[in-house]
Amino acid sequence: MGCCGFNILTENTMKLGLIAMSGVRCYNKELMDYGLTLPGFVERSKVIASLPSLGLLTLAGMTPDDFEMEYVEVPDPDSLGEGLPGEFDVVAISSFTSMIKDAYALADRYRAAGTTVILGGLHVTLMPDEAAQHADIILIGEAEPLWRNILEDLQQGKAKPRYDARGTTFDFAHSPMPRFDLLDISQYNRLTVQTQRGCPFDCEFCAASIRLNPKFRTKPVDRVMAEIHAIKDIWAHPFIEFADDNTFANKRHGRELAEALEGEGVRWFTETDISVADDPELLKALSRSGCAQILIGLESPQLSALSGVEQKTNWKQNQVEHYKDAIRRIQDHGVTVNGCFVLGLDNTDTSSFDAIYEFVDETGLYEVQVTLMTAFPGTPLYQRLLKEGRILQDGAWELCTLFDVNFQPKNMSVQELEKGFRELVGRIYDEDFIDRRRRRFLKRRNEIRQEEAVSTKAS
Ligand code: B12
Repeated sequence: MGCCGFNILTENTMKLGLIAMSGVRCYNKELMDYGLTLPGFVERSKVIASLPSLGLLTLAGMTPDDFEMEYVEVPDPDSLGEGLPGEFDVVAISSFTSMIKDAYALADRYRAAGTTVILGGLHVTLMPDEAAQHADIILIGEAEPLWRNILEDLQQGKAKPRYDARGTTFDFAHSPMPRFDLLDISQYNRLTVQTQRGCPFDCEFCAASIRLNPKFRTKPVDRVMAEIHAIKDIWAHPFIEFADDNTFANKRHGRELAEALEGEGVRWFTETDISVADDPELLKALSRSGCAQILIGLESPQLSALSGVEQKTNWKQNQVEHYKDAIRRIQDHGVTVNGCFVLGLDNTDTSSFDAIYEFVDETGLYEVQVTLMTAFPGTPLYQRLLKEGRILQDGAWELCTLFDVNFQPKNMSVQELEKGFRELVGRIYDEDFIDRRRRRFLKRRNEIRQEEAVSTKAS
């Protein structure tokens, strides 16, 4: 990390710093400390905390050779003291909401030191006017259509303060190869690859890539595999996390992807929706593909809680009665499910905590993630809660961690929600409970393998 200053720069060479605001966050220190004592929670935090910024590596993949580049991670700007993480002519800083104030503070320091600052990413797209106060240049939306134009304009000294890619839908058939080679690979225990962007559904609270561009697109499988092969050049048997919104929303693409992964010696993890259980061919392909786990946003096991969450066709609520059967079918294929639940949905009350625990126990979900409903800026949820006077503090982006409460719940107090969350997390991440679910999964897997062996012999 830091500046590596001995290169001879030609007149046109610009030194570009790609600055990733990395790490995981929880504003409530008490909860963070408590979480860190829970074995299951620590396990997942350790795994994910070291992911690099795929957004910035993607920018790097589109950057011409006459830029000298360095990728730098800043987990905690306080750790920098008075200094800056490297000396650059221009820096590109990534933005998720929870760390945006740190990103702005760093941007302000770079600008004071004479460095040109470009801000882009999710939060900048959601709050462009706010971001523009801390940057020389902002990019709204996806970077692919406009990144090269920004760099060209910079080189010619005619860069504009604002570039807006929202009118353009980028075609993944032309996706750039992220520059995984810029990473010090020894620092990571998984790397991300994106296989699609957007989602056919439109959940009120969603703050992921549908806010960059609502169109659902898949990346051609040969391009995904080219990225995986580039990773394998620097890491023989990698663990890949697909940085997707909903990997298997398009079943044909999903089957093709799973089949292509078979025999690659790659273990992988992704996020998708429960309909994966409805495609027996896909499930079989998944079980052969090295898939370690799929994460599914179940949100709640209670029918009433899901009313209106998905805004187009109420899709989430329509699925809930199939949840148990679907989880069983997926896990019976040897693919573990990480079931995600959201606490504090409008149509829930304090009974929802026990309902989730009982559902987890009954279904034997291998892994569970519990987070709080969070109103991210720029989402329909934020607009609605603001209108209803239920945002606790407008602009408190540091609370957008999924672990902190930033709104007034409808049917309980903030304290009841915080207490219910803490207690449920304690019960879900209890070592014995985790152990019991894992043993149940393994026992079932062995039974199925034996049944399969018997039927193969018989035929
Ligand atoms: C991988 C991931 C992580 C990694 C991130 C590693 C990293 N340093 O980037 C880890 C595990 C560390 C992580 C942590 C957190 N995450 Co996270 N994470 C994701 C995930 C699964 C994929 C993100 C991704 O890689 N997308 C692919 C890339 C290519 O897209 P992108 O980053 O948007 O980049 C594109 C554009 O935005 C743009 N761009 C991006 N940066 C820049 C910069 C410049 C200068 C320019 C010009 C353009 C540009 O160019 C790219 C190509 O078009 C998403 C969920 C999802 N499905 O998207 C959640 C998600 C991004 N995470 C989320 C959250 C809440 C968190 C945490 C707060 C959780 C916590 N409590 O700690 C932290 C915050 C981390 C932080 N440092 O700020 C939310 C963020 C919502 C928001 N509006 O902020 C998401 C959307 C999930 C959700 N439930 O809603 N996360």
